[in-house]
Amino acid sequence: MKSLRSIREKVESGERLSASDGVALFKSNDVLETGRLANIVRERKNGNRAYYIINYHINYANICVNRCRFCAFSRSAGEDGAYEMDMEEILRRADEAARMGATEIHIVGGLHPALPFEFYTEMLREIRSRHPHIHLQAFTAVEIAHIAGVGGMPVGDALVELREAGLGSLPGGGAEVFAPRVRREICPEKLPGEKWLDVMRTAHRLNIRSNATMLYGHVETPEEKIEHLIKLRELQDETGGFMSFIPLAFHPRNTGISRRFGTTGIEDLKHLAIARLMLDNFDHIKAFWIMLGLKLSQVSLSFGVDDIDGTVVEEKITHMAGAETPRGVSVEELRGLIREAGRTPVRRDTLYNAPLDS
Ligand code: V47
Ligand code: SF4
Repeated sequence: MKSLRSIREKVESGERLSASDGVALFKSNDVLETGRLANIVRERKNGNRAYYIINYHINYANICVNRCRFCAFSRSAGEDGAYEMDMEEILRRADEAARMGATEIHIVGGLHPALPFEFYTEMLREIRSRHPHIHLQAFTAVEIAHIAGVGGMPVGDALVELREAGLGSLPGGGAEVFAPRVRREICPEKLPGEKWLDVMRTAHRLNIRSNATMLYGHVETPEEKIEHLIKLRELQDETGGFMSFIPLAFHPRNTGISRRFGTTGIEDLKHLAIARLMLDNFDHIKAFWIMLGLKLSQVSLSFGVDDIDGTVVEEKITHMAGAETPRGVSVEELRGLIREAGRTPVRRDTLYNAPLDS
């Protein structure tokens, strides 16, 4: 097996890692060396800073036509546990976000079979008219493709209309693992990986920035994960539109994928560190503490991570799949755990303007 020494030399000289380097990192048991290497890149790009944001999640509906096997959040229309928020409920939550001082509302839902195109534009417009200073990071690339289909228009036109209504940027969800073999097994109905990348390419060309994700810890191989990361790296070379990359740890409870336990701490740290090393053209690697836990997220600040997401509040997708993390965290606690890790807490907005007043 390839030694990590040649990878260290590349990292130190700023040379891009190859696919086989990435696979070697996944196959290595030396997580501390992998973390040390990721930390070199992390500090080169972001110094000692660790970013966080005051944000709020609204999962407006869980009715979804896709029913991915890994998803415990979605329901079919009429099924027990299916819900959709009406405008009043959505605005009540947006008001709560504003009261908490949020600068971002993160809006994600299922692919609803019946909501009209105007539901999405109105939701954005209403929130923006009440809270014009809050950035709306809304709809994964998969939802964007669905919403465009509902409106009977090309993705580019739908994005322009959504932006006019208040859309600020796109979250990174729906990417899962791009490999068709994996998608056939875990989310056969979902938008193919190449189409996910096309939606992002279109958004970036319109100057709408986005994040990117990868869901790991189910049926995927190291080779498939590295291929996923390299496709993201190639698109980033082309557009420069991605802000941060967030590895998402699969939570198996209440899902159709039988894995008794979730991912382990070592597995999580490895994915964060390898993402930092492979995605040399991404500015930020984010640990989504809702999935990883606050303690591991704190440790990850020495394994390539420079962003610990935010206050969140009321996230449903992971909690319905068994996450035992709290639903939100206070700014004081976030700042305290960043400081304790020897980093400097920096409050940012969605587009990484920083520092905002804490
Ligand atoms: O696409 C669904 C994932 C994503 C499970 O852009 C699951 O800043 C784990 O994209 N276990 C949606 N993950 C959430 C998302 C996100 C989250 C935080 C920050 C950002 C960002 C984006 O959640 C889905 C899917 O990959 N997901 N079910 C599960 N059982
Ligand atoms: Fe629907 Fe998204 Fe869940 Fe898949 S992951 S079933 S697209 S809500």
